[in-house]
Amino acid sequence: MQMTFRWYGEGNDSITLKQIRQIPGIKGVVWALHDVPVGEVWPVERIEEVVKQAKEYELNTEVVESVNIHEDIKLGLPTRDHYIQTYKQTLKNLSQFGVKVVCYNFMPVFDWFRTDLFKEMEDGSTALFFDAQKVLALTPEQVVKNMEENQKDFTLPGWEPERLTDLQRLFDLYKDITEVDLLENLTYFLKEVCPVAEECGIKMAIHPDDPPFSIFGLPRIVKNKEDIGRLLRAVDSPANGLTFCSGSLGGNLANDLVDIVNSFADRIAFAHIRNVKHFEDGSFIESAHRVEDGSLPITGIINALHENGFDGYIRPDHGRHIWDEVCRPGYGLYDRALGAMYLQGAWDTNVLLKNGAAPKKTMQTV
Ligand code: CS2
Ligand code: MN
Repeated sequence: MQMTFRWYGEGNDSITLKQIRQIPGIKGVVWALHDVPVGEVWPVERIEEVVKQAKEYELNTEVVESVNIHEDIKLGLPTRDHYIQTYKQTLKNLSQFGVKVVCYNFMPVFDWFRTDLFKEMEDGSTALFFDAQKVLALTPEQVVKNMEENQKDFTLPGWEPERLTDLQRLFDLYKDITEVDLLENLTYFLKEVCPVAEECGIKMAIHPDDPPFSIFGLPRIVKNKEDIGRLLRAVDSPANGLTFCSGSLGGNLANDLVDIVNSFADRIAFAHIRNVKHFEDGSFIESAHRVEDGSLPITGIINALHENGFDGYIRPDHGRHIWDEVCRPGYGLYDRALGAMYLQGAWDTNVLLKNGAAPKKTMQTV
């Protein structure tokens, strides 16, 4: 596996490449051109700029998260063909710079969804929280407003502002779209894009829905093992891959995460690992990565990835906000760095158990 770390770019992130470089084991940054409007081609010069910046710190740029999908593609509108063409061009441009994995999601209207971005935990740290009862009681507009007010210095990570300016119109458009329609639209998109991705040496890696169930009546099609199997079978190309996100799939405790890893190991191009702690009323909070701190079998997942010979990219996912850090919700430096170390510790233990404890004596010339 290759450990990576998400970075929002120069001037757009509270964290510097120098800091990322100093976290042991990090090989690359997971990046995106967050200011290019969804549906537009990512310009070669802009891609080159990020690649150069990362290279200065010996960090690779092989994983992009995300090239977002225009709503017209998800909705299956006639205009989708134009946006599929621009998507293909972006893949070609990225491939010129050695990009190997493109993470994306197919969630209607919203990307990830929480009710509180800075919910205080027992130890005084804060974390992202999903209050299941609140979501049932509020309108999407009220919850989005609440999230935006909660947010301090940055835009919401991963969300395109365009999606939120016109919520009501989008909701109306999705009224008649069933899960079957949405899967058909995803299949149409993948059938077009996968041959180009294959030529470019890129794996498309779909991110699961977060949370992994329908909210506000919107259809969702990447919620569980059955959904994932269905979409991987729909387009049988090595370029049709998966981002295994433990925290997203783990939003529903009925999902057996170790089984999902074992079932789709050869299609997992990218892994996001984090823990969540569940409450009886269906709510959950994003806890520290350690297995004892939440409800998910984090070490079991790492064992399963190791047993299956996982050689893809991995990153700690959202972290808590600790040590008074001011940062994007879920994307501070400290807790994610702790997460990266925990995950690497679990991985190295697997290596040790498999290979035995060979004495390691390496020395470098001064
Ligand atoms: C989420 C998403 O995994 C995450 O960090 O916050 O924003 C994710 O990046 C997208 O859904 C992937 O397309
Ligand atoms: Mn994720």
